[in-house]
Amino acid sequence: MTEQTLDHAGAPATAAPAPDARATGAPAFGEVTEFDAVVVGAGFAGLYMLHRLRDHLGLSVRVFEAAPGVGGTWHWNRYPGARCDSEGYVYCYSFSKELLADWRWSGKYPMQPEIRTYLEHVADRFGLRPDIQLGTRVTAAHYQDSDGRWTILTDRGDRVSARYLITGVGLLASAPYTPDIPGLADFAGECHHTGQWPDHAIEFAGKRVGVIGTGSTAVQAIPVIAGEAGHLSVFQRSPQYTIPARHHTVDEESLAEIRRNYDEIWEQARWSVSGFPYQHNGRSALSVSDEERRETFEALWAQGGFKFVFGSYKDLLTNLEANAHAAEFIREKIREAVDDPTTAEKLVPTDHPFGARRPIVDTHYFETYNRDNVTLVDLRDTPIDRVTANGVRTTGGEHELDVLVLATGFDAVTGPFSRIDIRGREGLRLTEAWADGPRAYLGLAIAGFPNLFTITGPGATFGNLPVSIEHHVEWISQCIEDNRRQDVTVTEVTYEAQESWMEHVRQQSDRNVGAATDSWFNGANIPGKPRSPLFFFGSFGLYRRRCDDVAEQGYQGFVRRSDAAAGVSGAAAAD
Ligand code: NA7
Repeated sequence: MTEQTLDHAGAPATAAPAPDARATGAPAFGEVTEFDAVVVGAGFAGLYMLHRLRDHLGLSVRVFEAAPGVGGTWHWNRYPGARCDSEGYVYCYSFSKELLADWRWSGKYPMQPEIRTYLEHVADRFGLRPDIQLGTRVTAAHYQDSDGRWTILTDRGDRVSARYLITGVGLLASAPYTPDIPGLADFAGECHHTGQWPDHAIEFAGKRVGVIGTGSTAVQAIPVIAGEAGHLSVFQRSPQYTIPARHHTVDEESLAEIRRNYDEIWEQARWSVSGFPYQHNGRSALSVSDEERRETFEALWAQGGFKFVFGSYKDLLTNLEANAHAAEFIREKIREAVDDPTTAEKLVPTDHPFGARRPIVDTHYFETYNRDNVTLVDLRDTPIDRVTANGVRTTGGEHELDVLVLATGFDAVTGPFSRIDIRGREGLRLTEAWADGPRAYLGLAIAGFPNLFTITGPGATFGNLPVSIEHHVEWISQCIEDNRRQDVTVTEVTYEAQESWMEHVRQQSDRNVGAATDSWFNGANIPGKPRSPLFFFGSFGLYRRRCDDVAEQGYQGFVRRSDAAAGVSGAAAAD
């Protein structure tokens, strides 16, 4: 990415384009266009943010989106088998009853093309497209102390000024992670990262395919690729716990039932632990007999999906002993599903508690290893030595491949930010502010970066994301509305409020069974990335209440002022 430099006052260091800029393909920065707000990203977050600010508050808004279409995560993650693992009826917006009424998901867990079509439908239904500039990546955003506005530059040469900068960059999609495996560039066949999958079908029939990774992406892709490929080799570094999806077509009766109860369903999801319309059963897994616990697990296993995690015993994710019962139950299910006992043992996770990493929902994942055309390569026994022109060489030998699929994950949460040159008050770079790990207040705002709001930023909740996104968008839009009513032009969170929230995030994370487990939840999947919790693992409902309280108490933790010039010092916090 080219870095465009702005001078301290926020004007580009080179006000006029360099004479050869067009010849070299470098962007040429034209006149500044002014907006009330610039939104980065046109996924679930960016689309709704635009609708709120433009259609409820009457603001001028420009959305920049790097992809050639709307959809965010659901634009890029189009690998084989990509589907949502929240149930469709709550993996959507709830803000419009009409939208809820006129959209019908085809099944329990919608596939990627359907979700993308849904988001396109939303863009059309609310007339959002004229304010979205597609195929345009925001490369720099610098706050100007002089007037409390942001100057935003893009890779297409736009230079835009906005009072508010709002990121809807998602947690993952814009920062796919390709590990530095020796020889990767030498591979002579086709190689694709799942998060940057081509927009055309990849021919697997009769081919030797390799998949590196066994995270939730690979778990979706592997059964589908195995069904098409001549032979599939799965390169597994860490075995995973996964729960069956039990995908089924939504019938008219259940759809009608959901529609009848939609108000209650959403209300429950909004105040739940994790954004799903169910709660745990209120009991400890240690308070019941072995028989009763097994019955509960079996019933939830039969239903499928995240209910096994979030609709089960209250202490599965906070008590290691309780957790061990669920982990052992799943291990038994893996051994039952996989015919070959040696392969089954390689697939059984024993090095981390259940739910310590992002829970996975699968469709026939473990059964896939019973196919004759599938080989599991256990990288703990035989690590990858290098990729060659012909395939992947492990310490156990060479696996010849025609297609290599990298399901190796993402530089989560901070990655999408670090790809933009964001500078706040007095030129403070976001990458410097986050050098030891990300810091933000409620995942919504960052000290040192006035008038910047982050939808699902670091330290916010994790779970069924449309529910958190709607909440964030509505909170931000209310804050901007209040600012306008009260003549506030600069809003910045104090360092004290931010630190206190981050301490709370750390404490909650330490209570979780995954506290000691490496995963993308804490940045451990990226070499050199500071290890720190990226999410608030307390309940959605409590988090929502906290955000509401902050707003009701006059935006507690924020300094709000009507003069742009002065900075905000932590000590001067008007808390
Ligand atoms: P994940 O969950 O980060 O999984 C990445 C996988 O890639 C995981 O199995 C990794 O093994 C593996 N990996 C990463 N680097 C290597 C190397 N160098 N060698 C071998 N294997 C490697 O990403 P996903 O895309 O599956 O899921 C991300 C989220 O997207 C998901 O949770 C949803 O929210 C949507 P490891 O486990 O680190 O040993």
